Amino acid sequence: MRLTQYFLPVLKETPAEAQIASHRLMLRAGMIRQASAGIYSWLPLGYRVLRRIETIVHEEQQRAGHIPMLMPTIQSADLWRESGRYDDYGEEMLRLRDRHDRELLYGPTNEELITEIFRTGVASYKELPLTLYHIQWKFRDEIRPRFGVMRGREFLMKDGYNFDLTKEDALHAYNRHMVSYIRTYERMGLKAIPMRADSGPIGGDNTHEFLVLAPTGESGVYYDRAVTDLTLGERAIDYGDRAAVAAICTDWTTPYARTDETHDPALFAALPEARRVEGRGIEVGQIFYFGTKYSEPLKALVSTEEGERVPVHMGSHGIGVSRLVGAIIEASHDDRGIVWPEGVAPFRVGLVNLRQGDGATDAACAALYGELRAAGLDPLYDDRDERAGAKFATMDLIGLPWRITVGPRGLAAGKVELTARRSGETEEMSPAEAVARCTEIYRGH
Ligand code: 5CA
Repeated sequence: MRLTQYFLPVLKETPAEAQIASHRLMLRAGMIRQASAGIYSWLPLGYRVLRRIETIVHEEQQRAGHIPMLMPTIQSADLWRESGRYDDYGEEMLRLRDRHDRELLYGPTNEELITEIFRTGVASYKELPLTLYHIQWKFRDEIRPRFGVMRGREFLMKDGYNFDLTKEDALHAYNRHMVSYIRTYERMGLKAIPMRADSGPIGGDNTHEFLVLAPTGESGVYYDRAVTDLTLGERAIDYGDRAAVAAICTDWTTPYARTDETHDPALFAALPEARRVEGRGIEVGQIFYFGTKYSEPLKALVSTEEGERVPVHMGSHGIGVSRLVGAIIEASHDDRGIVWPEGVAPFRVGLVNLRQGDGATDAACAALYGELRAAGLDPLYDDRDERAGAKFATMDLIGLPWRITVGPRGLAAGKVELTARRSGETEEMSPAEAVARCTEIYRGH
């Protein structure tokens, strides 16, 4: 993309309404624009990051054997009456009426709708196990929407639902979600720690939240330092291997890690002092096992091998897709702007022309731009007629992990500069080497 042909409305001033870094930076970098309280338009740069996150979520869910689909945002109130949650959900639910005076709602989550789809489509245990998911907008009329996309009213969520014959099978689904979530967050450059949590209106007594450590997080967290040393890395995972998947979950859930809702001061105090950490975290996902809480009232039954009709065991599993954009920025920025991890960068490489209008420099940039595109490196080429300082400031603000700088002086020696956004380190090399280096860096992303 050439910047002169793009829409990147960066702000010079720091918006007064933004209290935390991610909100400020998303507004300043032209990623989002508030439409009304807690509701945002995703401008082109923000939309790119959102799509990158969605792609990683899709890839990791499908790797775990989960099946994508799409349910609507608007749901019928009748289904929620069947589960008994229509009244329970209270003021957080946005309720609507259509022209026939039928009651509708903007879905805050989808347990009812998916269970209805399941009950009309599956009759036998032979069709299990089944995990369906979608990535769709939700609406919760939060009393205090704040921090930009972190606590929105309209927000994008991946929500998945497992249907299993037995509790044991459903716990395997729970474990698959835990492992696939850890991998999903790692690919986004995040360390998200599964913590024992409270289930709230979703229900059930087996639930973990995934928290990204950040001082601006809304949840208080208490954990054993040992948990922050764990990584999943690139290892191959066989999601069909129950014991192997469960072993990974045991590794991650054995060290003490809880949110303020479930914190047990006595247990925590029993840890060696050097390992006790108290901090704050951003909840970027939550998984639940709730057994037959929805399948019983909604009559989601299957016939067993013996011909008996039994309610299925279920769980639901959510990732805060739009919240993640803010969470990644909270975890990765500096005083000049955002520092995107390679996995989610909106463009992979920034290309800066230091002397726009100079024939040789323009030609070298155009050639390099073409090569970067051909190599799949999705460059953003700053071809504006601007001072070098302004171009660098924009690149730093929008946080592309790698920048290639092209100027007449370097070109005379056949060189361009490759700069890492995170460390600021710069190396001179030939344009071909720069393309090769970036290709190598992004291998696997
Ligand atoms: N049905 C279950 C799992 S599919 C569910 O709704 N879980 S949840 O309530 O925990 O939401 C899942 C994730 O959505 C949360 O972990 C959080 O990351 C994100 N989320 C929840 N509320 C908001 C909000 N108001 N703004 C942005 N993200 C949110």
